[in-house]
Amino acid sequence: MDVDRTLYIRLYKKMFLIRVFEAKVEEMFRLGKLRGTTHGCIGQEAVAVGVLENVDLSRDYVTGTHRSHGHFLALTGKVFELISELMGKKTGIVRGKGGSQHLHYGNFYTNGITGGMIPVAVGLGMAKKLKGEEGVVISFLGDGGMNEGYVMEALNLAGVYKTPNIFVLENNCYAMSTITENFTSGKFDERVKGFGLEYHYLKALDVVEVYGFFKKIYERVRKERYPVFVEFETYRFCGHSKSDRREYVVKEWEDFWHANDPLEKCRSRIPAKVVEDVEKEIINFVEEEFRRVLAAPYPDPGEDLF
Ligand SMILES: Cc1ncc(C[n+]2csc(CCOP(=O)(O)OP(=O)(O)O)c2C)c(N)n1
Ligand SMILES: [Mg+2]
Repeated sequence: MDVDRTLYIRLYKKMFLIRVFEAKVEEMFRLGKLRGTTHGCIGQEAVAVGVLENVDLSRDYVTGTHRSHGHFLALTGKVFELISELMGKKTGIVRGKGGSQHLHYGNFYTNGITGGMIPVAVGLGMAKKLKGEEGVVISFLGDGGMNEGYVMEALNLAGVYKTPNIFVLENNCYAMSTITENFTSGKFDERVKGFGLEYHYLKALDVVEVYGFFKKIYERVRKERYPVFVEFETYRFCGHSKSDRREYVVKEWEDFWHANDPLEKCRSRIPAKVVEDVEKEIINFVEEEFRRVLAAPYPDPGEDLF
């Protein structure tokens, strides 16, 4: 088996795990076993998996968004801890106190403020620079986040101080129910180049391509220590959150991305028998972890959990 195929299998396992996890979350909502809301990343898996395959959390920081289940699972594979967190169980990664949008695991952090981790990430990059530490800071953000004032301020400072930050824009065509071009003046590349950041773009159709493309950028920033902005074009197949009937979607884009689903593309590069075994194993694993979480304890009121 060639190296390429081994890589496709490794990345496929992660993409499929994320897709099955998010589908299971939707099912749990329908059954009334999950409350509140969450933001799924069905369709966008190739970005999380391809980018994060390069990262080493023992030296790098990763910051996410409100839509970060995929980022967390690509980094850790910890289904039990994540679904526990969504359900407010004591066994969650932040003891059930953060919920879907406020995750913390080692050097991985998210919050629910649109683009809200970007100023924090530039601070982390600045700290690395001042302390002379190795590693880089990789930060996801959405196209909606690109129109927040504090995000622009933070990108400006990254450009001024030349911090070792890699900003990863997951441009999924929409922010909530609005098409990106209807709330964005000009082009993202022109904006970030205006701050002196190096800009790269890729349509994220092939997870192995995402991986290789990002690897080169990552290795360079690790060595040369300057801020880079990477835009991935991707697509969200699910609703923004749980009360979304997707009445705003553009049919042409739907058709294109469904015909070119990166998960299917990756699957097509792997022998059918391997796909069958991998999928069976992952589906069983996710089912079992969800079952275990249902039996896990809630924290006692007032209990000191940290
Ligand atoms: C400061 C702030 N304003 C508004 C919101 C409500 N909100 C949550 S997600 C979202 C859209 C974000 O769009 P984008 O950055 O493109 O990310 P996507 O949801 O597409 O992944 C908005 C407006 C928020 N969480 N924080
Ligand atoms: Mg978006």
